[in-house]
Amino acid sequence: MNVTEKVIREQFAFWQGAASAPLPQITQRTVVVVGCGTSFYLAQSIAAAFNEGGRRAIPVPGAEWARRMGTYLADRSDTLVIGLSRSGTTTETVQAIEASRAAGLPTLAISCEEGSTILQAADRAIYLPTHKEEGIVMSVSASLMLIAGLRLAGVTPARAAEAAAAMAAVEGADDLLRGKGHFVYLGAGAMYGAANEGGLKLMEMSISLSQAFHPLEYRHGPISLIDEGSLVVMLYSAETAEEEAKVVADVRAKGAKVIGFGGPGDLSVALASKGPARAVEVLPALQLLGEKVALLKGLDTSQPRHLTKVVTL
Ligand code: F1P
Repeated sequence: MNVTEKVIREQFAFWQGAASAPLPQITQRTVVVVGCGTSFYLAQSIAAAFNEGGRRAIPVPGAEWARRMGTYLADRSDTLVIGLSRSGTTTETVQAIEASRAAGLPTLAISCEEGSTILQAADRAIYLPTHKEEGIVMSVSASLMLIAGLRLAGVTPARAAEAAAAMAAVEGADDLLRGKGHFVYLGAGAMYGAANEGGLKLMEMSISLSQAFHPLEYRHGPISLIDEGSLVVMLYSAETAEEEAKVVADVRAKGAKVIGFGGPGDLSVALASKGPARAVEVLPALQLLGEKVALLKGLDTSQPRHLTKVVTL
């Protein structure tokens, strides 16, 4: 087993730390959550959780917020900027925190690297200790930052045992994944960030093409790509599962195989949680799917093509 897979499987030992870490109270009316890559997709789920909790929140890629915050938010009064970065040194996310401070906005950073640049740059800092061997592909750190971010938003994240059960449920997915060349991740609300992250993980690990959409959006054009080579991962939302099951029936009729988290599919994975907590519950399973496709293609995810642990400008 390579180190990437090992860390994905052993990540639950670190979850309690993020689930119990002391967190600051958020008092601002508006919250902007920034990050790059995986960290941006986590920001999407965290911002959704803030909104559901009654705050106004938007996720913005670090580079965008640093360069054109006015394009994303005209009224920046009473606004907190939260920056997520595993490494704490990704240029654009650090720039986003620095630009926010220069604009007089309060900042909070979350990172898995002790004493990292972003933790020093922000007014307040949350350090989440994690697996030292994580390597390039982000897995356990993503789970920990999502857990802490959801807690900041007032959501109790799914528990490690629940996520471990969802991960165990995809162990037998190889027959569905074998020979597939087109992967689609669908999720609504807070699950949209999880869908994006699932698609990114698969791309990075298995050098495969993936798309992520809101479930009902997929019928408005992208469905034209579906054929027998397609694998669709549906991340059901409890309150709209019935409609989402219709999309699943649609893509299956066109030849796709489906893994349904929280609803029907060729493989159906039962979920314990609802709402944004669900994003945490599915994350390790999505990470393992990326590893599985890579293994089927004979790729070593400890050395992903063209990727480095930190991207700097
Ligand atoms: C962000 C990121 C990762 C990606 C790659 C490069 O890192 O874009 O999402 O997988 O490793 O960096 P960070 O800012 O969270 O350290």
